[in-house]
Amino acid sequence: MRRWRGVTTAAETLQTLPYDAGEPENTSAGTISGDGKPMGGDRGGMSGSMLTGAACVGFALLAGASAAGSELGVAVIVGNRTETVAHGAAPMVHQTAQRPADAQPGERFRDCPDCPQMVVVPAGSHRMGSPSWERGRTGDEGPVHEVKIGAPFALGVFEVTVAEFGRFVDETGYSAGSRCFTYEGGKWKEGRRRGWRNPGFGQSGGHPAACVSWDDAQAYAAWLSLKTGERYRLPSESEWEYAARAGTSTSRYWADSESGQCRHANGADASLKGRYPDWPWTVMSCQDGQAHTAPVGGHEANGWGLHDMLGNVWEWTEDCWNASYEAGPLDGAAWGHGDCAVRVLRGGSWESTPSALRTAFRVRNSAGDRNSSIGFRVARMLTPES
Ligand SMILES: [Ca+2]
Ligand SMILES: [Ca+2]
Repeated sequence: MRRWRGVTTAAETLQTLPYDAGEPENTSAGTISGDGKPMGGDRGGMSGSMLTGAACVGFALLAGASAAGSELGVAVIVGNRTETVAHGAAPMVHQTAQRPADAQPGERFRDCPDCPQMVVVPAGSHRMGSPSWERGRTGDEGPVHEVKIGAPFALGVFEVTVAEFGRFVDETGYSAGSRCFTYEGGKWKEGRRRGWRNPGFGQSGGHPAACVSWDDAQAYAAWLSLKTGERYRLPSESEWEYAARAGTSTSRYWADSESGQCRHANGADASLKGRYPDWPWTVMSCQDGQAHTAPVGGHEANGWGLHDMLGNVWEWTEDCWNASYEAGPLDGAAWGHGDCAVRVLRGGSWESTPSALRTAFRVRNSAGDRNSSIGFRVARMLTPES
């Protein structure tokens, strides 16, 4: 038996368990941004509500073998309560392809046929944040500081797809809600009957799952951990930036300039402007071919083989929001202090202006909110230390 933080695997079979995060309360329609300002204008065009009393801010799964060793009980930590959720019926094979601690950087693997494809990210260090002279920089991107990633870890080659998230929902009965902020009728609004299956635009199983909250992403990662016996989680913000930079120190992993964006990322571009002639925010004049999300992997990867780190959908990270890196972690760990009702998002999306598609750019959103521009990718520990 191996024990990761928060997850114990104890059997070769497990049962899938339904869990409903519930409907978040929609408070007055505020807006989100990296610095408290509305996300309009040149900030990327994304809007959403600020949630008060977000459900399930703390989420963990605890698995324990029954006396017979064939059942797994799952407890969900909701706030300061621990609740056991119902047991499902159909056992499934526990598939594990454990990676050795000396896994080679760049090595790709899957832990199961329906699991996300992962790539090994090397240990190393990077300078996190943007220098004062970086064009488009905002005040929350500093101070620049050295972060050391002490052990290799794995990160999804792609954002989690509709098909991958759908497998989770199918196996567990998880409800990812029926409300989501979408851009329709010329404005962002929280629509009923919107969600990851129908985010307000067409998509296939190969598109990134959008309209997923931080809570949804946590539930997916916890399920994947139970399914595989490995430790899946969201990347920390510093891991995310380290992986996105892939050894570069430029504003974007392809260059300092946004020139060339349409080859490397799906952002707000002429395709989007063609779909929405009244779109009020800045777009690139080039064509990346997508008005909304693009199938994952359609744009060039960064130097470590990671696709869509910039653009397509914003990606949830584990970290609580802090408006400055002062006193932040230097070892790649997630920042567990600050405003933990809201979590950090990175990378920009299909609706982001060029200035938001920079490696150091950061915004935040309430953990329970869903938005058609927000998705996630998972990280996986390779050693108990990573
Ligand atoms: Ca686009
Ligand atoms: Ca992305």
